[in-house]
Amino acid sequence: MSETPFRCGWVALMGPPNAGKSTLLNVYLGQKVAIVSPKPQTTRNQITGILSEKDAQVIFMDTPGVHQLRGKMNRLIVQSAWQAMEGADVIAIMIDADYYARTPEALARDIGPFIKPIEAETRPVFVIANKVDLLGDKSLLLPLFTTLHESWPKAEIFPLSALKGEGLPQLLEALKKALPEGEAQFPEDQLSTVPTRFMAAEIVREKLFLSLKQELPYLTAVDIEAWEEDPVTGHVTIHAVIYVAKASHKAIVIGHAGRHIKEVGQSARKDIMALLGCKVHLELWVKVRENWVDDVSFLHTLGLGSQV
Ligand SMILES: Nc1nc2c(ncn2[C@@H]2O[C@H](COP(=O)(O)OP(=O)(O)OP(=O)(O)O)[C@@H](O)[C@H]2O)c(=O)[nH]1
Ligand SMILES: [Mg+2]
Repeated sequence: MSETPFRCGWVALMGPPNAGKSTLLNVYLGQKVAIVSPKPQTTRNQITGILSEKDAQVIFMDTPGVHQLRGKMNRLIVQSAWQAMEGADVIAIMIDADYYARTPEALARDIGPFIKPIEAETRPVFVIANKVDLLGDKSLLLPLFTTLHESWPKAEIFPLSALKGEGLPQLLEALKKALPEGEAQFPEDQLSTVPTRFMAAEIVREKLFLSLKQELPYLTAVDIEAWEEDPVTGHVTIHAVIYVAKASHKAIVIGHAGRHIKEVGQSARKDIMALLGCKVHLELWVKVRENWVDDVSFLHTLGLGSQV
């Protein structure tokens, strides 16, 4: 009997915003490497997560949701999703099946950018229909799957609930089978390539995304300015800057009597401590930088759209 060959390759997790891509990555890895929020456009980078199993190493690339919003920041972010696709062995397009089953008229618009690139694709393509747990009437999935099948006849469709863990083993098996044969590219115990500094900044941004309203989450960015480790105690002091676009936004981020920034700091600190496994002192500063979302060199300094 011949042994099954080891497989290793890159899977680009792509799709419209808010589909659950980052959630799926975290669930497969059993650890949070990408931040998640109920708001669209949470992810701003190409985030690598590595799943090492007996028979395969699956290297996931979580990507920013692809949308057609204008502006330099949006363009840079969306570009990084397409770059991930270029480097992938397998492409997985994830959609919010609950939303499109109930709102079929929105599907063509939102998957529009993927139609042509996927049609022309010679690599294996999977369509992940996520959030099926939300759908009371599962028969609504049928017309959705028919439309998806008509759009991409060669793609296999997987109904899934990343949140409830339904359909995960079936999808993983199919992804593994689609990978090329080859040796592992990362050490078995390496879960991600995401630097800790980046993760800390993302945790602060997640708390801002969760608590700020309207356009504000999209007009904030977080940068770690200093990171000091006490050689005696091992405690870490982190200075993070929250960039906003207007003085009025700064007032909202700080909040009445500094209450909001304090809450953000407390909950981010808790998560960063869990991540680092040591005591953390987190200092947050809010700086106004007008039009930062259109300042390309500043966006690059922040690493927006980069691969991490
Ligand atoms: N009910 C339900 N909610 C889900 C599921 N998967 C993800 N979510 C929720 O959907 C929201 C968006 O999840 P994310 O993982 O941030 O989505 P994303 O595709 O990475 O979004 P962007 O980074 O903005 O492109 C969050 O509130 C998740 O908790 C699911 O299977 N079922
Ligand atoms: Mg995401």
